[in-house]
Amino acid sequence: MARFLTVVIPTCNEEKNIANMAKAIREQYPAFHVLFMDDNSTDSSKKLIEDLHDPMVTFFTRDPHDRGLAASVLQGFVECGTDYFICMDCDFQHPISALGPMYEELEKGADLVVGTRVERRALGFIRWAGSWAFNVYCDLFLFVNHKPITEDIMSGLFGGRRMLWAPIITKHWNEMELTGWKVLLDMLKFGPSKVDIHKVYYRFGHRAEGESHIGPKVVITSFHQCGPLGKFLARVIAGLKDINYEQMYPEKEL
Ligand SMILES: Nc1nc2c(ncn2[C@@H]2O[C@H](COP(=O)(O)OP(=O)(O)OP(=O)(O)O)[C@@H](O)[C@H]2O)c(=O)[nH]1
Ligand SMILES: [Mg+2]
Repeated sequence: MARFLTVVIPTCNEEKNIANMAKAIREQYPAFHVLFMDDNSTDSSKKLIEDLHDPMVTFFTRDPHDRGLAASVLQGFVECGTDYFICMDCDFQHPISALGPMYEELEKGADLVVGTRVERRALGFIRWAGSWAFNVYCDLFLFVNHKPITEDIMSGLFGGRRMLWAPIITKHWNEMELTGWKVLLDMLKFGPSKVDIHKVYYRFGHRAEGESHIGPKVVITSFHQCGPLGKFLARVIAGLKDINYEQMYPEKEL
C-alpha cells in the first residue's frame, strides 16, 4: 500500500516562486501534500496559496517569536501528519523530478533519503571549497560522536520517516540549532547511531526568482552545531565578520 508524503517547504517572502512551486509539485505528484512553513512573509505569499483553493496545499504561518529556517522545517516534519516527509527549497534549486525517486527510496525502507548534489563546483569555487571543507569537518564531528555520515551533509533536499524522526526532533528541540540552516546535520547528530541512509543524486540549479536569504550567520550557526570546537570557531568567525555572537546566543553559553 502506498504511504502518504508531505513536501515541507520553508518560505520567507517567496511570492515570485511559491504558487508556481505548489502547482508544479501538485501536477507531477497528485498524491503528495505540500506544506509551506512560512516565517511571517510580508509579501503576498499567503494570498497566492489561498487563491489556489487546493486542499492538498497548506500555508502554515509560524509564530513570529520563534523564527528560523531549521525551526520551520523541523516543525513541519513533526506536524505534517503523513508517513513520510521531504524537505525542499521554494526557489526551484532542487529539481521537483527528484521527489519521485526519493519517495521510492522511502518506500523501500530508508530511514533517511538524502538528495545528494553532483557537480557542486558549478556553485562557484569559493562556495564549493567552503562547502567541501565544512562537509569534511562535519564528517569528523559525527564520526567521533559515533553518528552516521553522508556524502552531502549540507543538502537542503532530504526526507525521512516521520514515525522515526518526529520523537527525536521533539525530544531534542531545545538543543537543536533552530535558527540555523543545516537541518540534516542536527538530525544525524541527535538521531540513532545506525540509520539506513539512501541517496538520490541531483543537479543543484540556480534560484528561479526572488532573492537569496543566505548570509554570514549561516556559517556561524553551522559551526555552532558542531560541539565545543565548532562553537569556538563560530565565535571566531562572528568576530571576523563583526557579528555580535552574544546577541545570537544570549546566556546559553555564559
Ligand atoms: N521559514 C523560513 N524559511 C526561510 C528562511 N530563510 C530562508 N528561507 C527559505 O529557505 C529556502 C532556502 O533559502 P535560499 O535563500 O534559497 O538559500 P540558499 O538556497 O542556501 O541560497 P541561494 O543558493 O543563494 O538561493 C527558501 O525556500 C527560502 O524561502 C527563514 O528564516 N524562515
Ligand atoms: Mg536557494
